[in-house]
Amino acid sequence: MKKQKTIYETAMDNGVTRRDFLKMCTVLAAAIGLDFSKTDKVVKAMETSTRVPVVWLQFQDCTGCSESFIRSSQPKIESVLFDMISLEYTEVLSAASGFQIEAAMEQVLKKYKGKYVLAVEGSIPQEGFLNIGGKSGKDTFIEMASNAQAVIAYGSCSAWGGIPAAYPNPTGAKPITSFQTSTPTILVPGCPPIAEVMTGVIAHIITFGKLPELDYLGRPKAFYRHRIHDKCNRRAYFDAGLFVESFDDEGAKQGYCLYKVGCKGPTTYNSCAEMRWNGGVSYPIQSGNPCIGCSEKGFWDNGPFYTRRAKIPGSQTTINPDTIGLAAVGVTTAGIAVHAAGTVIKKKIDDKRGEDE
Ligand code: FSX
Ligand code: SF4
Ligand code: F3S
Repeated sequence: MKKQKTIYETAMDNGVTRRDFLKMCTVLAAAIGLDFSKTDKVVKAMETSTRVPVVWLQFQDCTGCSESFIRSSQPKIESVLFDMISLEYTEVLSAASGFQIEAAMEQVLKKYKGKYVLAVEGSIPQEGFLNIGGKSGKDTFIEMASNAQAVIAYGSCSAWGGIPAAYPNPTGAKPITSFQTSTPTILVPGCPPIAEVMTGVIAHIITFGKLPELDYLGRPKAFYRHRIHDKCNRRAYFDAGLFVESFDDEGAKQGYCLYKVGCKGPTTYNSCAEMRWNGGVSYPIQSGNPCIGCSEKGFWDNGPFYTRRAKIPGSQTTINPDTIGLAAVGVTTAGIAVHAAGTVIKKKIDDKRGEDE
């Protein structure tokens, strides 16, 4: 049988120079949370591993996750698609369609049973709402997940149910974790997730042959260990009690904290504030929009997006500026903001919604 080429050999065939290959490994090492001195681990893995077969399934979603993925800039998406993985099945990026592409899926099951990584975008509706190739979404997912080496839930729809599962959830949409298989599963939420987080997770699986370390919800710790609020570029204003009151006020021009106009950064775990989007250019808060908590469970129903919440989802406590550090940050990091915010603002800030509640 013909020996399969390694990732390094494939990259060389695709015209990548040794220098660029090493650069890619350095970027990948950083993306998966290794320090610079461990780059050689990644180099070794890429020199000895073959490309990982990937099957990408899509259920109920907006395709934003695919859109995000193909915009990975570190590593460049060309390197991911042509050198690191072999994308065996994808509805969005395939030239093939219909019977041809269904046959491709059958082939994967025969050829790569237990070896491919299954990436899933979108949530799964109840029977009768979504059939692909004559099979229900649920049956397709269970069959493909049961035969994969690992499953990656890309996006909040796949991880939590997301927008399709938002009230009143007309299709009975569920996250993939509602359909148990024994295959290790990792959740990469976000609507959509950051491109470099998506490629970083795949790079980790290639380098170490296993999933990265996960938190109690099944998310990779390297990318979901901080709240947006912890690393936010507007954090100093929050601590100083300087808030945007409306989107056209002086505070907005000065770049003040967006908490009062609905920011969910204090309860949202994601890497946006550290890694930023579009190759590190910006992220919602930097661009002037409050975080809407798109990587959190049930974010669509946790609104309204542009109104300060008296009750922040996930917290049992009514928030006011005097205790905002305590209530929003949680007891472990309590006190971070209390001193500053407390001295500046005395007025209780239960908003209209909170009072109504
Ligand atoms: Fe959902 Fe991804 Fe939001 Fe869209 O597919 S996470 S609606 S960005 O595309 O699944
Ligand atoms: Fe940043 Fe939002 Fe926290 Fe303000 S509330 S510091 S804008 S994350
Ligand atoms: Fe989503 Fe908030 Fe990041 S809205 S993109 S988690 S800043």
